[in-house]
Amino acid sequence: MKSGFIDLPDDIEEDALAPVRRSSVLIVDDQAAVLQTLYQLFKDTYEVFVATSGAQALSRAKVNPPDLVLLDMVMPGMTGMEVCRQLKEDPETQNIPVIFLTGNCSVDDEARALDAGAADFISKPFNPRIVSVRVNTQLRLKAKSDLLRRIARTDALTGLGNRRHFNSTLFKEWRRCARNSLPISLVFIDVDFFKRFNDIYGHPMGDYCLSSVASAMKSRMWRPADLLARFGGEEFVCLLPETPLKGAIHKAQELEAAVRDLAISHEGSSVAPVVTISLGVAAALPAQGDDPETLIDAADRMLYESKAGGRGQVRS
Ligand code: GH3
Ligand code: MG
Ligand code: MG
Ligand code: MG
Repeated sequence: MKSGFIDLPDDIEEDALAPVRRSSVLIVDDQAAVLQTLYQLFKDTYEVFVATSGAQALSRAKVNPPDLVLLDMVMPGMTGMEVCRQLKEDPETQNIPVIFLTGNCSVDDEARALDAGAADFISKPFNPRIVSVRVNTQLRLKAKSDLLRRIARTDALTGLGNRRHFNSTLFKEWRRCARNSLPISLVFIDVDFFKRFNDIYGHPMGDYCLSSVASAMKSRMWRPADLLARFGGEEFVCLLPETPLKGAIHKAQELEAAVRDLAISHEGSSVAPVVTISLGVAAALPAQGDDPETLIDAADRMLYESKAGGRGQVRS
């Protein structure tokens, strides 16, 4: 049985050599004639953006990160080399391949460009066909590494973030909230009497139940910084940065209702005739140097209380 909402291909090798559809390319050059030639070359295959200076290229790349940057070296103001360095320094843009397209084509220039993180180096005057195939090669590599990153953080059954993704997000958000003196909350979630569910309805139905529960909860998540992830087995976590306890309790109650409203029959449950979840909520005002482990322990304790108190409820 398939959950129907995971859009990851089964086989990442099925990528053809064809151009990567819908990719976006940012072309940076101070000469209008070069921009025009390159724009004509790529406009039918990719979404093309242009910039005539280094500063303009950086701000474009930050607001709307392209899949590839084709970069001139010599420009008035900021040089291409500096643009490349800044792109590689910023976590938001460091995975974008940069191809230099330049008249500065000494071995030293090429070595410095590659050393600064450039993916490729093409000298002017250029052959359009060569530029085209090299751009396509880098876009295919980028698409593969994007896909691998996505797979590495995704749970295969539910399509939610996995525990690795939760851990890294928790550390990042914990530090961000500590820096800005903001509260952060965590909800631990566990499906009730799930062993009995598997025993009665079978393991494939158990899988279907987990993906339905995940999807119902996911539909109640709308703030971009919030994260719902599968912690393992029939356990989920909901991380709510910039959220005090009161807001987190409210969100936990919404998730509880969303799962109950699915009305998945569960004859083996002594809570209700349907699948329910137990939830434990904890909040913290992290200080620099604190460890998020304390928040995990507190939410886990509250989940235990929810189980001991009769299941199908929120405890905080
Ligand atoms: P409680 O209400 O106390 O949480 O009881 P429970 O039965 O839900 O808890 P328990 O930890 O005893 O059992 C969890 C079950 O979840 C056992 C395990 O086989 C099942 N499970 C874990 N991961 C999966 C999965 O991916 N698919 C299916 N079908 N079952 C799973
Ligand atoms: Mg130039
Ligand atoms: Mg459990
Ligand atoms: Mg359980």
